[in-house]
Amino acid sequence: MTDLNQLENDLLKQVDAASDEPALEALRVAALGKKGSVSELLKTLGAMSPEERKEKGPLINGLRDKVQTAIGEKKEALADTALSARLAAERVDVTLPVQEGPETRGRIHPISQVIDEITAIFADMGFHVAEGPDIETDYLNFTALNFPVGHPAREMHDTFFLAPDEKGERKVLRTHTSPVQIRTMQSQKPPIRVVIPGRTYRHDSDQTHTPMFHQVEGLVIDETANIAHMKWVLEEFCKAFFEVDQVKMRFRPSFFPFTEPSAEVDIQCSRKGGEIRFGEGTDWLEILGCGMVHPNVLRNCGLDPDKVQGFAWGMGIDRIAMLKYGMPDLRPFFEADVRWLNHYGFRPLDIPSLVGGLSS
Ligand code: 2NM
Repeated sequence: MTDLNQLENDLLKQVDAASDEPALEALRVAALGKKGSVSELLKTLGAMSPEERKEKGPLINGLRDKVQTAIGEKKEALADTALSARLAAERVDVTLPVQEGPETRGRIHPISQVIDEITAIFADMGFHVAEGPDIETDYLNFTALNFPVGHPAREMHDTFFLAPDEKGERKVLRTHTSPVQIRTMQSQKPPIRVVIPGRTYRHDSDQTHTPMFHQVEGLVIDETANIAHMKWVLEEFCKAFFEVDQVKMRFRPSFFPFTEPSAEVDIQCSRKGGEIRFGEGTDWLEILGCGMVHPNVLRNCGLDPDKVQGFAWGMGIDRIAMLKYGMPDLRPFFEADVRWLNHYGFRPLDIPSLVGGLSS
């Protein structure tokens, strides 16, 4: 039986030496397959005499079992090794910093970010956001807002006029977002609480003015909205926007055709060392205009000033963005310089919210 022993030794050695599953499978076929070395031996049993078969049967069958078992065990061992190697190769160190991908490399323009901050604050107070077209009729931009025809205030707005259309109507680039308030009052029933961010246009260009700039205006109309409510809304806004616990505000009497009474609002600040800080100091900084909506404006929108009333305000976004984020010059806002955007822009996933912190 040295032949059988020899075969067994060879086969078991080969099984042991198999380096992967395909090699092991080839071995299995060579030994136990239809024409395999062990199978051929098994076939010889049929031609043997009963005595010989009685002697060699268990030996050959035993060989087959041993080889089968050895292959099975080796297969499991190979699978284990393969799994361990894969686990080691695919190991990730979750403590490493996140790699910057293209989707995180873009930057949000400071104006977009500040608009998102402002609308997040007012949305938290229950306001809706409304928008309207940049090109407006003279009626919605001026007349409905109680600018009498021929009134010098129309000239004061340095309006960009479009060429008259076939009906002789002369459209304008809106000089404020107030026409959207008119549209809102015409189409919705009080109570109304809206904020309107958007582009506005005036023929003005120097160190601190660009012909296109951004405004956000707000409007509250119901049966009882009064100046105390307006002061609360504006104070809460300023605290939230400048991210301070306290802010001192000063309401100075002013004039706008669309509000009566009207006020301009300053907030207290300090400018020590060239840096503006809010909630402290002895300087004042003008940040917005506001007032109670003029009865003529309500009437122009089909509302009865004896039944409903309300307040409105407006402010320039570009300037308060410069103040909040320490940007000294207005002009780069509109130059699309990638280096400037990289420095002053915001990461796409830094979405302002009151719960997550406005600018944290
Ligand atoms: C301002 C200041 C004060 C204002 C008024 C209205 C409307 F349509 F309700 F009459 N919209 N916006 C308003 C009031 C705007 O901007 C400096």
